[in-house]
Amino acid sequence: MSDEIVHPTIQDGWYREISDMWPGQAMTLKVEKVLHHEKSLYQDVLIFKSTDYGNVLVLDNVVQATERDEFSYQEMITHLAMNSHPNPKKVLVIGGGDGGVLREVVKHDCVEEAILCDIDEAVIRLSKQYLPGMAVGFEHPKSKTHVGDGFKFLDDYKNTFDVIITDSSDPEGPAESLFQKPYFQLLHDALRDGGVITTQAESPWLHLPLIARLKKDCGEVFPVAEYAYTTIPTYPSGQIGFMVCCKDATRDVKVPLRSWTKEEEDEKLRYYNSEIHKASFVLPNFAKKALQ
Ligand code: SPM
Repeated sequence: MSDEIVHPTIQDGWYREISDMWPGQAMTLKVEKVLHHEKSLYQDVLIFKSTDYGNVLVLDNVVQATERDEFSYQEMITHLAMNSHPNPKKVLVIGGGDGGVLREVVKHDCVEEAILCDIDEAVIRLSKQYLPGMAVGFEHPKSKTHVGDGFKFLDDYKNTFDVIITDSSDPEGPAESLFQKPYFQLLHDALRDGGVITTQAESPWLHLPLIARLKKDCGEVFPVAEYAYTTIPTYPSGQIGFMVCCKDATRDVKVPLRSWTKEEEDEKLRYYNSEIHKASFVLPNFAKKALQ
């Protein structure tokens, strides 16, 4: 009998991402080998080796990260927030159980403590095993890990963090509450004065009404609430966005307050730079109109 792992998203050697969240289209990746599949307490967790994108983490049938293109998302969601703060010392990551965002946070020498809170220990455990280039973030001496519900975790903290990054999956499943106004209020209250957040905020090609609602809700909680996006081939539509919000009404998050030298950027980063920070807030007309 074959010990090959089967999964409903994989047929004829191809992973197919079919979902009502992006009707009528489906991203596909060629599978070399299925490495692991389990139902965790919260979600379906699949890891496979693809022929051209390295190892791939899939939660509830949606790609979260591939070794080939993850740096675009992880660098942008992290450094848009970190470089919009003058001196971030205490940083919280909600979600992000693969460790990639944590890896980016600790590239900033000013950080004294970086805490990650993810609800699903399986994602952390399996990322350490199969996605070591991302999970390296867990090994840094400034990193701490907490397994638990981010919503509940935040409720215990007021006026504590300089930057909070919400690296969530999509709003169907365990991450649903992380796209709601009460969550943004918790984020606001957990920040110190001048604090900054970024949250995963979906693609303009697929989710404009959702993004418009996120921008409105964030704008009612934070004096500054802007939408930026990055390119990434393995998320549906090839793009994904972020809400970038600040507690300080005078802050322009579209322009980095801090930057690395060109040499440091070359050494530390594969996607983010000061120019792309500014450019990521420039929206095409259809999105600009919907978000006005
Ligand atoms: N650290 C990487 C975790 C990724 N979190 C975001 C995943 C989003 C996947 N869905 C993209 C859908 C695009 N509309």
